[in-house]
Amino acid sequence: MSLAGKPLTITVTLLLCLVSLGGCHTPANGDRSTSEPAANAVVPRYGYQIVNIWPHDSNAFTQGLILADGKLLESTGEVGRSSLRSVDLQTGRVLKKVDVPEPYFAEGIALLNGKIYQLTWQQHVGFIYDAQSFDRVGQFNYAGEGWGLTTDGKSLILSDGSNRIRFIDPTDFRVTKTITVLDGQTPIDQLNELEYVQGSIYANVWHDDRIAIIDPQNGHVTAWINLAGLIPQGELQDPEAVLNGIAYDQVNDKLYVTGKLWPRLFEIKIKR
Ligand SMILES: [Ca+2]
Repeated sequence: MSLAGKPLTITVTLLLCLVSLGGCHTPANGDRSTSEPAANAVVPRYGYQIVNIWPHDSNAFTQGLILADGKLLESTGEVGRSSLRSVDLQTGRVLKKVDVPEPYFAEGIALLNGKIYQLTWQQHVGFIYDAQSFDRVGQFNYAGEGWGLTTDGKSLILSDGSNRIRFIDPTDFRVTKTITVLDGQTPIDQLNELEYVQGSIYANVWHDDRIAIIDPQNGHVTAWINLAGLIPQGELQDPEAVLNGIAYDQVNDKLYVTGKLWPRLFEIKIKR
């Protein structure tokens, strides 16, 4: 896929340079992340390779996923079934869990400075936990809905189902920046679970088999990872059992994905 896509990208870039007659400012590596996207810019489509398959709780309506200290942290949704849990990666066993009471529908989580921040879908409130004990140590408020959450180590980064992503200061919960996510000129909405990976935001798109790779500076989609076929459709009964959940192990450079109610969790490598 990457072999077929590369010449096309180069061809289109050359054509754009010739048409503009103003010279081309695209770096030699084709990285357009700091420039305005051309209307016809081709965003690369990546494939994947499965490295490992691990068990996952098929009752977990996954809304947030993180890997820290070799363990998964997972947030599960639905009213009455919402939770924050620590999960053993290789067995899928739940090591620790706190339930999130009704009427809350838990959503994305982020780990920052020893605290876990957890969104709720429509209640405009997020919960703060001590990352070791899972004791709840505070809460915060935000406007609109809460879907996905991640962090660049400084800000909380929040999606709300639209094509906007907000950057929130974790000390006072003010919005410091908002980016609008576009693939070329096309808004990409329904942005769901998030993960910050090596300077990019990876985003699930609700009911889509693709993960968008987003430039946090300007919201441009710089690539897509197509995960179609990752899990056999026969293993999923519920129409809401969609791809959702991205966790990055930055120590070992490993990428994990799963879905809501999926019986499996995958370590994958991106095929560029
Ligand atoms: Ca995540």
